[in-house]
Amino acid sequence: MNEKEEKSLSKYVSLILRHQPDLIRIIPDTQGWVLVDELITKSKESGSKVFDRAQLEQVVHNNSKQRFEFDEQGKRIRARQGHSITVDLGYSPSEPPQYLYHGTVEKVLTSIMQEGLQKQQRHHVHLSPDTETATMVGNRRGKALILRIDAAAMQQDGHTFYVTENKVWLCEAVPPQYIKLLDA
Ligand code: HQG
Repeated sequence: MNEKEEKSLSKYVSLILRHQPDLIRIIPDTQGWVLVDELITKSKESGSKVFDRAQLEQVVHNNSKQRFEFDEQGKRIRARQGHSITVDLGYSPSEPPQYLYHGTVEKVLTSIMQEGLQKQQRHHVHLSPDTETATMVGNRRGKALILRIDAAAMQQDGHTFYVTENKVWLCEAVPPQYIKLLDA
C-alpha cells in the first residue's frame, strides 16, 4: 500500500469503528471491539473496501495518532477514542497535569469563551498534553489557536478526566473560567 491507500483505509476503518458500523452490518461489542476477520469479510461482502490483515496491521501500526488497537491475541480491533456510537472504553479516571491544551480556530472562539468547550459530536471533549499536539489538532480546521485549560483546578472542583493509551485527555466539558487563550 502506498501512503494514499493507507490513508484511505485508515479513514474507512475509522468510519466503521467509530461512527457507522451498520454500513457493513457489523456490531461492535460494548467496548467497541469487532472481530478482525469479520471486519475484513463484511467490508468486502458489502462492496465497501477490500483489504487483508497485513494491510490492516500496517494501518494500525503506522497511524500517526495510534487511533486503533488490536486486543492481546490480535483477534479483535477497536478505535481508541473518538466514537459517535455508544461505547464504554473502560478508561478509569486519571489525575491530569496542571495544564492541558486545546487547539481550535478563530471562528468558534467567541462561542467557546461564552459556553466553554463542548463535546459536539463526540463523547468527550478532547484535550492534548502539549501545545504541539494541540496545534496539529487546530490546524485541521484552519489556523490553530491554542487554549490552555487549567486541568488541575477543574479536577479540584470535581471534574473527572480520563486518558487514553495514546495520551489523549478526555472530559465531559470545560467551563469557560478554566480556559485561557494563549498568545500566538
Ligand atoms: C469546537 C482528531 C463552538 C472545538 C484530533 C473543535 C483530536 C466548539 C470542534 C480529536 C465549542 C469539535 C478531537 C463551542 C468546542 N462552540 N465550537 N462551545 N466547543 N468547539 O473534531 O478537539 O483524527 O470533535 O474547538 O486530532 O477538534 O479523530 O474535536 O474545533 O485528537 O483521531 O468544536 O480528533 O483526532 O471538533 O478533535 P472535534 P477536536 P482523530
